[in-house]
Amino acid sequence: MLTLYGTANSRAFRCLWMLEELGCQYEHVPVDFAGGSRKADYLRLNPNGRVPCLVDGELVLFESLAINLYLARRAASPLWPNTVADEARMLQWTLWGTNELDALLGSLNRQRRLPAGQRDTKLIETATEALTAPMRVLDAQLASSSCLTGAEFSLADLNLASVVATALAARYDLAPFVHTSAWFGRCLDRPAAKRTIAMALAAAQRWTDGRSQRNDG
Ligand SMILES: N[C@@H](CCC(=O)N[C@@H](CS)C(=O)NCC(=O)O)C(=O)O
Repeated sequence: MLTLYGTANSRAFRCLWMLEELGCQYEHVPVDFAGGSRKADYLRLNPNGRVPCLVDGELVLFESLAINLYLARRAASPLWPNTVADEARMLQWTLWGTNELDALLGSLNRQRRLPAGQRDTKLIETATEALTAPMRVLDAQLASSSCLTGAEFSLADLNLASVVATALAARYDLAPFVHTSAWFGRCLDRPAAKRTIAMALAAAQRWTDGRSQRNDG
């Protein structure tokens, strides 16, 4: 049995989406990143103290996109590209997403979660500016093909769209990147993505409710 640790409103979203695409049986343990990921039991699985983490029998794996690569290969998923060249393109966009977008969107997201008065506006400005160049690269790519490795949705699209998804919580405006916005919309329109978004929204709501209860108490 596969077990995925990590609340859906975190980078675990990427792996939950993958699991939903695969339609396989899995157990979800919604460890949060506000304490849960730092508990001793969880640190034994992921010593980084971060979510997500996947357990498959003897295999314990951290790093959200490495988990997705493993899940797709394990299941011989049709999302895994058919040719070695497309496999290389898929890896290129997966690594590009983590190197060029993930940290910037992540820091914007962390700022947005802070009360307005505590936000670092300079950091928000710098991260927003730094995102323009890579977002233009992505938009140019998507101007000439409907998906990242051709016409079919593949693991490249799932991995990168799940990184771009942080833009929603980070309130980063994708609208100027018209091809990216259209591609992102198509990716999120997939039934598996919709189910995962519902999980993430419910988790975010539980987090908000918990915070107001903590503040009241
Ligand atoms: N590169 C890692 C990053 C994981 C990560 O930073 N997760 C965040 C939640 S989205 C976390 O657990 N943060 C808790 C902490 O850093 O204390 C991955 O993609 O799995």
